[in-house]
Order: sequence, then structure tokens, then C-alpha cells
Amino acid sequence: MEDPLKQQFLIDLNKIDSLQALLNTKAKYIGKKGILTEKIKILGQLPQEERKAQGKILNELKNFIEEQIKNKESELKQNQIRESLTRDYIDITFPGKDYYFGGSHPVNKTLLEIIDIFSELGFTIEEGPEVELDYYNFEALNIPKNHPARDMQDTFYVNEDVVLRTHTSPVQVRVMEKKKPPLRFISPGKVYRCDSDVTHTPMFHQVEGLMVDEEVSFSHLKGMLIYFLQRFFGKKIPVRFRPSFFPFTEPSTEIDIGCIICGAKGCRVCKGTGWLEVLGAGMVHPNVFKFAGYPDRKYTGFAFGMGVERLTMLKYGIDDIRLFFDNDIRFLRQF
Ligand code: 2NM
Repeated sequence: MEDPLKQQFLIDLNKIDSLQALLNTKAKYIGKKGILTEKIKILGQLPQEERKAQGKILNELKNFIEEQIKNKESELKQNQIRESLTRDYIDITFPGKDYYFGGSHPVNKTLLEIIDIFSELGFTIEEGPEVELDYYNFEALNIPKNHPARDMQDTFYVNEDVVLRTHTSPVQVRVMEKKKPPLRFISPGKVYRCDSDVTHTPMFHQVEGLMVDEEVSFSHLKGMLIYFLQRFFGKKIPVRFRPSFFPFTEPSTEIDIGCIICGAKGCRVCKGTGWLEVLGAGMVHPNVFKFAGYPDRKYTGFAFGMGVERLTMLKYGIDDIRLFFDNDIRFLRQF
């Protein structure tokens, strides 16, 4: 006949579903005041024969319970591990969190590209102030007071003698004042004109270039600028030189490329002509050399200028210059 205490223990054992419940059951039977412990304590009160037989039974029961408890404990711990492995599973093949990188502004990308090409052609970079003396912005560039060219450019005046530079050419005069030829540099930077519509903003970026030495010719100008345009827009782009006028160059030219918007068929951007104006250039006027303090007739040089926003718009087919300054992330992410 089975021991009723063992039966009772087995029923309790079956109900155990946690380590805490296991400890409780262990205490209930074999703890300091456990049912079995109490029974073992009073063994001494029994007559010897009975004590021996009963002692053996109780001892075996105690061993049985201890073993069962131990088995149950390892079973519960195994379950716990299995559970936490399922619950806390980390999928190391899962892709990482997506996050956005910053990027270069399209105007800056174009600027860097222009700088790259001219660097390869041996041009260095020179910079100068954006708040400029009237003298460097106009006077020394052969644009005297009351010259019609001053009306052509809507100038922000700080006072009678100080302006926000309307082009970066004043940098070139400043460099010529300090350095003797040979000179070959570009001056990229911000310029300011009081003008605002789909193709004009009050601030925009220009790159102007200058090369001066003995016997620099218009051929050098043509070779360098055709090379630049073909690097910037592609090898097959048609290039045309038109006669033009600037106070600081003589002769002067405006340079067109075949319209890349319509394939030179004629469109809104090229106003039906099939050509786009992209550069102004010319041979440096002797008066400019005189203002720079160079000796008469010793040097010749060519100069050129371009608008960075305009080149960026043509290259990417952007039809409104204001998009560059709205800082709309949906626009900027496309570059
Ligand atoms: C242009 C077009 C033609 C130019 C001239 C000079 C300087 F300082 F040498 F006289 N710098 N840049 C120049 C010439 C700029 O921009 C449309």
C-alpha cells in the first residue's frame, strides 16, 4: 500500500509551476518544520522494532522527496531558459534602423565641381571680402562713377564708398595689387544684386577666373573655357563665342552652349534660340592692369565669370532659382 504522505506529496509536486512554489512545497515536507521532518523527530518515541521499520520508510521517503524536488527544480530552470530564449530572441540578420545623412547643397556640389576642373588646369583659389569698397567693385574695374554699367547692376550700397560686391572681380584686382604675374586663379564666392524673380536672387554665387602672364592670348581663353564646358556639360556639347561688351575686358565675349534642355531645338529656357549663355569673358582691359599697378603693355591676360546657380539649374533642369534657398528637404534630397 502506498504511503498517504507520499501520495499527498506527489499531488503537490504536480501542481508546482514556479520556483517559489517549489520552495514552498520543499518546506512543507522536508523543511525545519516540515511534515516529514516532524515525523522523523518523533521517531525516538517509538519502540525499537517499530522505530527501525518506520525509520527506514521515512528515510526512503525523504530521499525520494529530495530527488523529486531536485528534478523539478532543474525542469523549471530549463523551462525558464527556453522561455527567455524565445522571448528575448535577437534577430541579428534584421536590418539596422534607417536614418538620414546630410548632404551637399546642389549649388555647393556644382561649385566644387567647377573648382575641381579649374584646379586640374592649374588654377588656384583666391577669396576676398563680400562687403567691398566701391573702388575695387567698380572704379578699379574700369567702371567710373556715372558709368552706365553701374546702373546695369542694381547695387546694395552700405554707404557712398562701400557696397556688397556685385561680382567677385574685385578679388582679382586685390590679388593683382599684391602679386606679380604669372597668375592663374579663380575666385568663387557670394555676390549681391538687388534683383528677385524666377532666375534672380539678391544673393548668388559666382566663379570668376583670371590668367595673366606675358603673351597670354585669346586662344588660351578659348582653349581653357571650351575644355571647362566640355568637362562640365559633356564632351559633345556645342560651344559658341559671341562678341559682347564688359568695361573690364577688351575684346569681350559671351559664350553659349547648345541648349541642353531641348537639344538645341528651341524652348522656353533658350527662348527659341537653341543656345544658352553660360559664361562671360574677355581679355583684361589695359586700364584694369593700370589700376593694379602693372607696367604698361608688359602683360596680357584673360578673365571670365559664371553664375553657379545658373549652371546648376541648366545641368539639373531646375526652372526656379528660389528652390535653392527654400531649404525644402524634398528638393535637396534629390541631389
Ligand atoms: C566676367 C566677364 C568678363 C572679369 C574681369 C576681371 C578682372 F578683374 F580681371 F578684370 N575679373 N573678372 C570678367 C570678365 C568677368 O564675368 C561675367
